Amino acid sequence: MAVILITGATAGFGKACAEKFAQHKHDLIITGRRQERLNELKTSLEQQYGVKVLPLTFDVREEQTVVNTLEAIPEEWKKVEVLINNAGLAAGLSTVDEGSTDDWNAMLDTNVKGLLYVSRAVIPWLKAQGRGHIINLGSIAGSQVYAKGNVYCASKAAVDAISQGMRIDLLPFGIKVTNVCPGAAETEFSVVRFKGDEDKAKDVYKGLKPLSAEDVADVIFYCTTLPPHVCINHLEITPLQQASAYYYHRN
Ligand code: NDP
Ligand code: 8X3
Repeated sequence: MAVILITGATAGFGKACAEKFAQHKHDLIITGRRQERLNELKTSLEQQYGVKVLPLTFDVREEQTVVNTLEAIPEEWKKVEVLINNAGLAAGLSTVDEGSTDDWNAMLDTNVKGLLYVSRAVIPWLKAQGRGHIINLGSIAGSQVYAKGNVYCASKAAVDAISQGMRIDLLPFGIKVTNVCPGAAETEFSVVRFKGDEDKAKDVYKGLKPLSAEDVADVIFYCTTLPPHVCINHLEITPLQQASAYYYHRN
């Protein structure tokens, strides 16, 4: 049994990846904090595609919970082929002097440390198999800093550095590492960033046809379909109307 482990599968890219990999008959470990959504997704994917789905409810920021939860799963579920480190968020948009330290902690603890905690637990399983693929959700914001994006951009620059470092660490073990860097994609991302303000979230995509979660999931899936000796290391994907993190052509 080949298993795909997706963090942050209750919404957006993670949920779309779960759908995409299930369509292709992969068994899935799906994680997130919203247990009800995980259970609904499990039922729907198992019924539609006949795959097995293991939902795990945890907050990636809680190191010991991450370790204990992953350690406790049955051995057959540890045959993970692809780890998609997707759980993440932007919280707020402000200058550093006006920024909320709670927001900074949420972003750095989730996007950077959470990704590391999960990876640290799962990498030994990949090493034991002598193959595997880690896909980290970076961002166009990891290489291009936009106004008031400071800490979010820094968290995604860290994901870029960690991806490069992992690639060096894992080279002797035949494990691929891909940093997938999307631009503007309409998911729950902006609603979360603006703390539930739907109007502010909608304005981000005004006059644009943004990426959908499914667009990004298709690209992530593609990265996993290449021959064993071929690895996409870094991949940037934007809507056609977005040239960079801060330059859009809006209708
Ligand atoms: P969504 O808000 O739609 O989904 C985020 C997912 O992450 C949810 O499933 C959420 O689950 C999970 N998550 C957030 N915090 C935690 C946590 N502390 N512990 C466990 N799970 C958590 O956002 P997207 O799908 O758009 O974003 C996914 C990733 O892609 C993020 O890393 C984001 O930074 C990145 N990205 C997004 C872009 C965009 O424009 N949308 C562009 C580039 C990168 P739950 O709340 O249930 O825990
Ligand atoms: C999300 C993309 O440019 O809105 O990482 O920060 S952006």
